[in-house]
Amino acid sequence: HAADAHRTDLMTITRFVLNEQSKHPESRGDFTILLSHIVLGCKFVCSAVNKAGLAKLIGLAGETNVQGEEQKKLDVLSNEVFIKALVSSGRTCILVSEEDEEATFVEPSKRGKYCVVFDPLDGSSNIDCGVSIGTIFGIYMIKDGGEPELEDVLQPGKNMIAAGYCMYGSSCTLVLSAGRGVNGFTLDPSLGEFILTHPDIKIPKKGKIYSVNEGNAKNWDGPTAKYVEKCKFPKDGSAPKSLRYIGSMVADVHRTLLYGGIFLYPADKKSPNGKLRVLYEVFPMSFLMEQAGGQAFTGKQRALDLVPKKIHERSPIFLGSYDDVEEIKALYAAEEQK
Ligand code: P6P
Repeated sequence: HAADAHRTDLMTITRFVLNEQSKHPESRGDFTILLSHIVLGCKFVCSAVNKAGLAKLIGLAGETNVQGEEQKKLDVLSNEVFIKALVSSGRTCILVSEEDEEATFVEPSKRGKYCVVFDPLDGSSNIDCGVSIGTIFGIYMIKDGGEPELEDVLQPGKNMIAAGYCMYGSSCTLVLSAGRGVNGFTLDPSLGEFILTHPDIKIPKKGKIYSVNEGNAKNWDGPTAKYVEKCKFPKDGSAPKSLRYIGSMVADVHRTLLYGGIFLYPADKKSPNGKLRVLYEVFPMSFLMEQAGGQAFTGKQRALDLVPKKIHERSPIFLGSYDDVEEIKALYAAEEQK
């Protein structure tokens, strides 16, 4: 009856996190409560994203909806939902969102010990054509018990206690790590619950796919250009890698995590720090990659060792299968030697 047990013994994300928490007797369940509010935000966004297409079809988006209200852009709406859910959890003290220029300091009566950095709807420009998009988040503990200050969210990524993303695609999949491996959960809309579907995700040590916007090739630096050339015209007689680039970070990273390979958003002459944001794109995805046995490199250092100076700072990023990232690290090291 193992199959039956599996079917009736539902491992929801809440139960999974409670199990994890039971390994920390001192924990008062704050993380579980915080996570349940993040999960609530993801469920809302999933529902809104799935309706977005329809809303556009029947002319709701952009102008006014049937109630005559101005239809909010989905990324603005998602941001409001996550800010409200996180503040109402009573477990956060500082929030950094891709949508907000300034950090949000939670009012004292609602403060907790966690700082959350997030992109509420990354890749939202892809909604109209139905490409998967996602929410990306990272969680820090406030540095010390004092007044929350900006330095509490300018910590290196290695200080994150948890990170994850929720991908809104053919299914709604939430991938999470709290520092002890990576687990994937899929939303069962009939239950409104995220169920454990990808236990203990490990990224293949080496992959056959490279993922980069080849349209920027003209502006790449030497090591990146050499690496991509190697992917396309391998000298050691091995097969060329396949190129898969969706242009939505959550989708490209999710495929890399499950299938292996390397995702690159390099620096180029136009953008010396690349395009992706350190706090809520580079750090969470790098955290997950390391937890899944892969690695993440900025072109100069281990991505999680970076210490951000500004909350919307960017960094080049090379992340994915351990061996693939090693290759590009060697090319940058050789460049350093020149
Ligand atoms: P490009 C989406 O706009 C995004 O922020 C990431 O999700 C994605 O990886 C990247 O930009 C794509 O950028 O320059 O290749 O279109």
